[in-house]
Amino acid sequence: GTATRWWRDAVIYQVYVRSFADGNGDGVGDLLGARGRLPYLADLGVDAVWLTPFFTSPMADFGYDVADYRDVDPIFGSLADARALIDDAHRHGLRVIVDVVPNHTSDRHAWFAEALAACPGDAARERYIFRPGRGAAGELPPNDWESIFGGPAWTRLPDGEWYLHLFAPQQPDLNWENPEVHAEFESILRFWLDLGVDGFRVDVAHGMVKAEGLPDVGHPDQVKMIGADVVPFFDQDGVHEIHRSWRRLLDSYPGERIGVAEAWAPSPQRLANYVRPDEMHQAFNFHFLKTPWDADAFRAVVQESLATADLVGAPSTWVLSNHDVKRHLTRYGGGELGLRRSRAAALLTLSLPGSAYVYQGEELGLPEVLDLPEEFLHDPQRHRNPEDGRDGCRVPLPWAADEPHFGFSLLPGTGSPWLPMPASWGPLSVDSQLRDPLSTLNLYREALRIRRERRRFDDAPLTWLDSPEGTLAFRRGDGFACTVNLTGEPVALPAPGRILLASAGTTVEDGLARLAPDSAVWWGTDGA
Ligand code: TEU
Repeated sequence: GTATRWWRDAVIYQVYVRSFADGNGDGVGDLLGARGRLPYLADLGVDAVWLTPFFTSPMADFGYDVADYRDVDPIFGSLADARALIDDAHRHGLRVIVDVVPNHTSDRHAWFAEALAACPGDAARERYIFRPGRGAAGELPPNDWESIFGGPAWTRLPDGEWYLHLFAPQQPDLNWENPEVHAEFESILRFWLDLGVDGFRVDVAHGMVKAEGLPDVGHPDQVKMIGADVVPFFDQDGVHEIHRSWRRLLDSYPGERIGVAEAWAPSPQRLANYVRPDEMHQAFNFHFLKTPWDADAFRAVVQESLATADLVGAPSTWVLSNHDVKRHLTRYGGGELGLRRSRAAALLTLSLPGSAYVYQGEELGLPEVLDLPEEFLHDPQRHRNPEDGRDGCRVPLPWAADEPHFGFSLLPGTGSPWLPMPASWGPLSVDSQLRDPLSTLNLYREALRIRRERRRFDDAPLTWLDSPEGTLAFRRGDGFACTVNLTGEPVALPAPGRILLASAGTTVEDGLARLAPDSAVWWGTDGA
């Protein structure tokens, strides 16, 4: 294929399949539904879709526990549906990235069933991480590692051996020291590449290799340690060997297939390792998930992110939300305030150098749903702390104000959405917003149209402009500038050009722009 390097500035839309669109009316989103909504995504103007796991799974972690990597879970459809979705997406000019989950399988994977049926020491157990316990009778876990979802990272079998699971007990960690595991995943990647996918989002890409001897962390607060230092189960140097072999595999296919690392590293330098030229093409940049609404904080993150990417010549990525965190509209204060800030943040991130991720529903200005009834809450991360539950960002999308369940189901079916949708979401639905020129959906559509028209700002580097306190201003080449007012007051500054797009009312008089509170403006500066 031609070397377009399409991924360096691609806008990639995250489809959380279960909650995007329901094709068969059972109340659970599926591949048929996603396929039916491809025209929406093409019209929105994104370059690619990332589909979260739709493989055979008992759904202990809603698909991040895979029982068969080469098949589709019946709740999401069939392999034929996956093929049709990939082909249709390509016809719409959209690339398709699928999730691959190599750190762990489901406990219902055939390999784990074999491991359970085997005796301690058997080869079938060598595909996972089994160890004898500590203590006089082996009654204590082999080490002090804690699961990300809370509690010990080890579960004991009746025969006395323990197995490692960095996440839920239903997600046993694979043993990447075993060549059989390498070979199996290479074959899984080939399976999907042969079906035509354009790349993989690699789940827990920093976790596959554990430190030799599985040493204790030896720190009372492991969660803090994970952010601050290298722990024996994350970001081990050995993972890069795997990533390099996957890159060689991707490069052996035509058409620039890509890998995106979901990697958490304790420093920007260590994160940059994941996007060295012979490793993954991108790594998620999670900084904005934790950046407070403050101009200096945002500027610092942009600078550090761009510098990190430059270290190894990779594009930066920009992420405001995903299926694991509270939606940013709510993080930014919720309500009208949260919406104003979200609209400004969209124009900011869509004008920065690099690739931008859009999590389904952020283009509609969806808030986190904070009052889901208890009986619907099944996210395993709630074991760690009920506050950490990830259900509220996974509520199905509203498509049509006047249809049952806001049109989540494309066919009139009997099923209610698997998570209830707030009654107030009618005006947030796609059809309502398409009719309103000032809607958040139309802001995204217009921003993406301009981004494409300007050929993504021609790869131009970012240059900061002087601007008043509480604001950001930068240029991308000669033709484009962006200003962001992160204060709750109007701010005046010299207009850098003519307004292309604004997230809120902005006026220009005698060369002076009056920026609305919590707003962003795109400026054309080429005098046209
Ligand atoms: O997430 C990995 C991960 O580290 C998350 O646990 C994250 O830190 C946390 O959810 C933030 O709130 C990936 C997937 O994105 C997630 O959905 C899965 O649960 C997890 O892997 C296990 O596969």
